[in-house]
Amino acid sequence: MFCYQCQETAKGTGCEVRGVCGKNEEVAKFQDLLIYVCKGISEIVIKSKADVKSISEINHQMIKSLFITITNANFDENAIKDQIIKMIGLRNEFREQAAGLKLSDAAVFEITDEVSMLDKATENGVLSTDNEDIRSLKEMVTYGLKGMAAYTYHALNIGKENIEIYGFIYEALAAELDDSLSADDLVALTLKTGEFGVKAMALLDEANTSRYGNPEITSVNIGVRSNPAILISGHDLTDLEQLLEQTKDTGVDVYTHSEMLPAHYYPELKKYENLVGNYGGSWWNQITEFETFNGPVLFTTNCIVPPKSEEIRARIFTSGAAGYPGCIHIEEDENGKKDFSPIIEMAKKCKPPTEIETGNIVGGFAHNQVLALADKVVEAVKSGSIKKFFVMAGCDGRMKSREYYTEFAEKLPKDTIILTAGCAKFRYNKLNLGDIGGIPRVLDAGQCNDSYSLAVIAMKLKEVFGLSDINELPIAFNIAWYEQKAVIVLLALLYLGFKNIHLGPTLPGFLSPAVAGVLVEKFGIAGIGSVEDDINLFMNK
Ligand code: FSO
Ligand code: SF4
Repeated sequence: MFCYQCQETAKGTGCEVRGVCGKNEEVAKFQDLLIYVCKGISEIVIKSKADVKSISEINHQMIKSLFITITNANFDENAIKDQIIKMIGLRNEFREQAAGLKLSDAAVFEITDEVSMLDKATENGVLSTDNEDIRSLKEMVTYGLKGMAAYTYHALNIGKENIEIYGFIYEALAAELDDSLSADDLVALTLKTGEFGVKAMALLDEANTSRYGNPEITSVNIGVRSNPAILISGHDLTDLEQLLEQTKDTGVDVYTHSEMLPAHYYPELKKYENLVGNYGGSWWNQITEFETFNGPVLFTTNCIVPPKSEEIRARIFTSGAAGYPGCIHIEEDENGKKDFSPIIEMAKKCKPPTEIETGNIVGGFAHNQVLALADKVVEAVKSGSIKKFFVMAGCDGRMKSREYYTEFAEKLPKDTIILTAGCAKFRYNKLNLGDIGGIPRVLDAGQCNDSYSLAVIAMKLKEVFGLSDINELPIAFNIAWYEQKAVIVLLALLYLGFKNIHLGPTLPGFLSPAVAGVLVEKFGIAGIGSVEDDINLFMNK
């Protein structure tokens, strides 16, 4: 196996024996093969000039397939094999309608058994592209597409689609099979991936807000009540909504974990009396927090850490693109309905959660809420009481070096505001950093996809201040990344013209030195240094 798609990749260069995330060789290879068959389908779509609107089953299975391969989303070998077989079936049926095309191996290969699957995967993994710069660019596009697919998948669950996004996914995956593309072509494709990343985040924003209302300032309880409870993690709000409906009046409470925290900010979700609070910190804290939670846990998306005991594993359920061997996967019916009764029944037999902290965290500063406060914000900037905004969106992770972000937040001058989204916030959202004239110093817009909100806010400020370039705003970007959703967020920001983004705790292992050089030269991308040096640098820019 070879995988270097996430920030925790072994030695910063690639996992070759077993993933740091816990992914084994077979799962890694099956994921590679799933991507390969997705490329083959894309080639058929592009070469046959298919009407993307008319192939909705393929569209939907395509985004699900890409999502399944995101870091720590799905460790279930059988689920991935089933998805490969499903995609090959869809591919073959579709190919029959497009006879006479000259197609590459990805569009025509067959598998006979598990050995042939693994062989095929080995031949077509990441390292099958020899040139390290071409490989780097192609993989960066693939990882961006994975993030894009995840966001598109959540929007689809709410019934919102943008056919153009599917069209671009096919275009980009088909292009990756084309060996005649130059590095320049692939750089252009990378930026176009960012363009469609903006569309995907906008689509999900529109889906979430049209269904659940605009996020509003909300204080979220981080303590516990005395009822038995279910913990829900991940990003899928439709899963949470269904779970809240099904647990109503059962005596079972629901708590959010990690990236599900922002669900509390939506009027149509916070209205549920049985949505009690948020339990614990970011995704990797699950190792201890699932133990003390005592009840069942539902993963609606990625960021699963392999459970360290059978007892914990037995309490884990998955849905959507997520999966873990030995854990019950809750399937949806043809109307998108999921029956969560096995989780609810289990919860009733479990002890209530053990309290690990008390208090509240405040969030809900997505674009609508911040723009409602625009006059106050603009005034504070004009009067000099706010000197600078720091976008510290992105992910959290296990590495010790991420303590940098807590220290950075703590040491920032008191006349600065942190704009955050994604699970990176858990490094500083309980620090009580105070406020500036009633504006909290940490403004949490929501999940990583709500980085879109931060871009909308920045663009509005540019307009209000009458600036010609977004980079003239007093905004600095110090972003933490972990997995492929952060890659699409980064590409989206680059597409929107934001420059000088600092990215950490380490630069991606999938960037070859030459590709990293292009990002530095064209966009001013930089890594992180010491907290003091970085604060000085940002404040004096
Ligand atoms: Fe975090 Fe995980 Fe949202 Fe990611 S929980 S790391 S960027 O999945 O998706 O922010
Ligand atoms: Fe390694 Fe990350 Fe790939 Fe897992 S997802 S195998 S940790 S690079």
